[in-house]
Amino acid sequence: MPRILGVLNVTPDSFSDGGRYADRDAAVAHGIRMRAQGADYVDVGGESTRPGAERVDAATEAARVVPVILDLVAAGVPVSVDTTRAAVAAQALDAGASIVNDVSGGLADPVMGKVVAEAGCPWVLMHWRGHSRDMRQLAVYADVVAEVRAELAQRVDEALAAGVAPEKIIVDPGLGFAKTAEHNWRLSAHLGEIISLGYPVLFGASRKSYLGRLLADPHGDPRPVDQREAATLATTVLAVQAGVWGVRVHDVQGSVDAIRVWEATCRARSR
Ligand code: PMM
Repeated sequence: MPRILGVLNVTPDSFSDGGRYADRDAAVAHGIRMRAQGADYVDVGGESTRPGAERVDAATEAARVVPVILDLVAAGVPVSVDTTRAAVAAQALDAGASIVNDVSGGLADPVMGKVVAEAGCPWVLMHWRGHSRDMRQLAVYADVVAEVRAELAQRVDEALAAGVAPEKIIVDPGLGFAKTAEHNWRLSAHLGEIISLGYPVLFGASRKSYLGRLLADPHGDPRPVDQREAATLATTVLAVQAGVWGVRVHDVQGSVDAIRVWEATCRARSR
């Protein structure tokens, strides 16, 4: 059964849900709701990674995520923490988080490998080439699938060298991070090549701008973020069909339902 990570951005400025869950109680209530809908983990982030975003300092990031993680864990909700900072990851793990989701794949903070190895927790290594402020100009590839695969393999090697157990590693092609729409489509269409690295793959397409651009109106204006759910569900089904370990989505109920349809179809196929 593919896993579902429900997105919970405790930020004022994330592209998809920025500002909606900046308040602790609202964030916790939404996390509990996503768990009830079937999320395996609630992925709590305190720094926006939208293209062009400025960074917040580590203390601000930790002050956003730690109280929410404490409340969610107390309510029995498994949590992953979406951070590139070892100090924030360490505080989140102390608060009860069970996975580190690092969009930099360990590149942003040289201490992250040590923190994850000591905690013995799973580590999502996402493909990344630089912080949000700079990532647009880093979207240059001769062969995006081969290069993302090779750069992820390097991230995995460094994680292993830092003492992280191979069975704790999850990789993610990082849609939208130093990628154009065309790069995202190529990666989505060739997920098997990322899966062939031999590690579980997490896939995050939910509400991303390449979907908005595909569904643009006749004037060329992209489909608004809150009207990309049907497209997101299509990406969930296609990714699950390709064999990913899990999907990271905003609308948990929709992806749970879509995966149930996929599962029932697989069962019927083997009858
Ligand atoms: N995308 C975003 C944030 N964190 N983490 C992983 N592992 N994979 C992703 O694709 C990913 C991520 C940006 O999307 P958001 O603003 O909706 O959180």
